[in-house]
Amino acid sequence: LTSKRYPKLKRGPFATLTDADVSSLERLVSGRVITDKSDLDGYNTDWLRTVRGASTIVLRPKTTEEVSAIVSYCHDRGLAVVPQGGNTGLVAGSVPVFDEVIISTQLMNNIISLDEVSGTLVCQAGCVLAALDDHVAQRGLTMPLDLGAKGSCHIGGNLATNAGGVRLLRHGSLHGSVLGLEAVLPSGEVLDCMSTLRKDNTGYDLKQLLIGAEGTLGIITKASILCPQRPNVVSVALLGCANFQGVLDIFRETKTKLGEILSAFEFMDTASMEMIGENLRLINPISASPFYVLIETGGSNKEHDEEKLSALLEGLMEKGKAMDGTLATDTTKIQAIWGLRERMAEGLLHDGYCYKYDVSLPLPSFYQLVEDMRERVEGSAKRVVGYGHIGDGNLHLNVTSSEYSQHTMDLIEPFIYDWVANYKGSISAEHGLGFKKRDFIYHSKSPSAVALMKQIKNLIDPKGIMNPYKLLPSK
Ligand code: FAD
Ligand code: S2G
Ligand code: ZN
Repeated sequence: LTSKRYPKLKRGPFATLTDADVSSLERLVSGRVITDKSDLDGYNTDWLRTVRGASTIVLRPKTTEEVSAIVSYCHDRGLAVVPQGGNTGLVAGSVPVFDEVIISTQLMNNIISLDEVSGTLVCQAGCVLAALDDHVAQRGLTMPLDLGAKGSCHIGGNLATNAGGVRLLRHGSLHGSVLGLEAVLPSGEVLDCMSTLRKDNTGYDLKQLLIGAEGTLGIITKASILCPQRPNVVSVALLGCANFQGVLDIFRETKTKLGEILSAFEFMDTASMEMIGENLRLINPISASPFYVLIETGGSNKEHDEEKLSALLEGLMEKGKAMDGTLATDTTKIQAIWGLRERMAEGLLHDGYCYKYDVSLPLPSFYQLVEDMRERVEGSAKRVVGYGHIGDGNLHLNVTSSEYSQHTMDLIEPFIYDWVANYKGSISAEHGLGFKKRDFIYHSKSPSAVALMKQIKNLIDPKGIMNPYKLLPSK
């Protein structure tokens, strides 16, 4: 069965849901099954509203046992499933491609424990990131990641996509912050890798396989996360600078002068700032500049931190590295500045169709890609913007047009992936491969690596029912 949407893609050899299946599944999660067409739409459509699946059922389990029962049933029937958290993923990994059964973690949102001394949080996979951060903040702790989707994304989805975000510079990757997890494997059996130990070198570290597997190896049902101390003094500076070299110079200077209190370093180009002003009416608090840098510090001593930050800013101004700038220490102004950066994705949606790229590149060539792309799509796109996590070498390049255009897409792909591969970058720095980018995996991974990934997938999911058509290449 191919569908008109993906003429070249054949539906896998999976069973088709019958009425008998619906009643059996209904018995497993009674009252928490969605089959009404109008309610299904949101679950079938991705956040970017660029892909739509054709699932006829959403299951909303509350416990690991219920997830295990559902998956065992689907496994025995040969029904394909797609795990879904907050559905904020950006590579079409969280929605069905055909009629896969959607298993949502929406109702798995219990916080199980928080050890205030070690900072270890244990919670179910369906907890929303912002809710967890509020919870741990009351005990002087912070979640080790922060991203624009925090109000909707689930911690299980964050683990599944190994989400990066704006604080990776400070807290490192989730591979280092996750102490343990529990998951339901494609057979329905429960894999218990739960632990609250910081150190445990006993055998293969299996949880790392599931972190970043995008739901293709199992459904994460619980996690144990190390939450760092929450800084009690936060400042944010927004600076304007003349060129991209200036952004890199400021980055070097910032690392030298701020050291351990640096908690975020983001950049935006002038096109992104214009877009956010036009589409969301957000105000740029400093004079228009070719580039903008957002610097955040998080520390414990107000005088000490402010002295370091003002010395940095004065130095940058004196050397002409920064043309203009503002420093925020109160929450409202800090949030207004962060809003400019964190609402980029939302702003871009107002342009129409968004061709979204999330790449890792060596810093010296980093912005060249945006300039080359601008030249290439000149006249065939509405806008080309570049922003992202400089501290991680992670560029977010977005092209927009009022509606989807195959001509524009053909100008962009595979050009952008070849360009990135040429600089030995990554074609997906933090969002994952999902459905949209899986066939470009060889631009960033060797054939031997992909071959082993396929063997691991076949070992753990021999029937291929767990989030098919995702992450691994179609051929
Ligand atoms: P979903 O979107 O529901 O699913 C994502 C993937 O994980 C899918 O493949 C799905 O099958 C799988 N999955 C979900 N839950 C589970 C589970 N319990 N077990 C196994 N697999 C599961 N990402 C970044 O890395 N950095 C950013 O800065 C960033 N900023 C963003 C800003 C905005 C405004 C938006 C909309 C997204 C942003 N993202 C960012 C994308 C980010 O990857 C997702 O927002 C998030 O990590 C996915 O969580 P989710 O709960 O929404 O998962
Ligand atoms: C970000 C997500 C949004 C985008 O804002 O850091 O990871 O547009 C991105 O890519
Ligand atoms: Zn990002």
